[in-house]
Amino acid sequence: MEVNPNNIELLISAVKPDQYPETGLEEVALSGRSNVGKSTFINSMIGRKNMARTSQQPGKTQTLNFYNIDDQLVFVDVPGYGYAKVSKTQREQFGKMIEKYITQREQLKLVIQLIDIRHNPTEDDILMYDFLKYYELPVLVIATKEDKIAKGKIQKHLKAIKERLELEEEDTIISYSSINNKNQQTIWNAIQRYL
Ligand SMILES: Nc1nc2c(ncn2[C@@H]2O[C@H](COP(=O)(O)OP(=O)(O)OP(=O)(O)O)[C@@H](O)[C@H]2O)c(=O)[nH]1
Ligand SMILES: [Mg+2]
Repeated sequence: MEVNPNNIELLISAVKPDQYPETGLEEVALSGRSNVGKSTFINSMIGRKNMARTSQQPGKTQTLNFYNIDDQLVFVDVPGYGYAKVSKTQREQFGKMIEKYITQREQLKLVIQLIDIRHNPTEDDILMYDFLKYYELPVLVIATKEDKIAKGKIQKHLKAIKERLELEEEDTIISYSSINNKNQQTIWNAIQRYL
């Protein structure tokens, strides 16, 4: 699958269902801890540096951001979880917003869950994965920031993540680095299998 970097558009930053865009396209949502690199992943996949807003500070993405990707699919950038500095009220609001989207959106065909390849999945990561499986959504796990570990250790880390998440047979895990884009085509091909 190939996408034209010049044909990407932020359709809307939504906080509630009546704001979701009607495009006729299928959707792929990003999920993961705050600061794991969801927005950076979108930019890297589409070959645009600053389309999705990123930050070294966690908690950057606060709305559901719908991106039309070359009229082929819609990426939905989602606020991260597990960021302690977000207030309890706001955390609950984010939770409700994400839950509504994930459980009610018919166009949602795949969730890409990002996990930092250096670390064991957290309790929140496991909760999120189990939540997605409860709603029978396919999950593509991307073990990201692969550039931060030695090449010889990649397989070992992938195995550890897979085991701790108890990744189901039908789900896939692929390592990635938004810095060198290795495996990008493999990931596009994996995404395409769900559309
Ligand atoms: N080395 C390295 N850094 C990365 C990679 N992906 C993301 N980063 C960095 O991680 C930080 C967080 O990236 P974001 O894309 O803003 O993270 P996010 O998951 O969207 O965070 P929230 O919007 O807060 O949920 C930024 O400083 C990125 O440059 C990667 O593959 N390798
Ligand atoms: Mg973000």
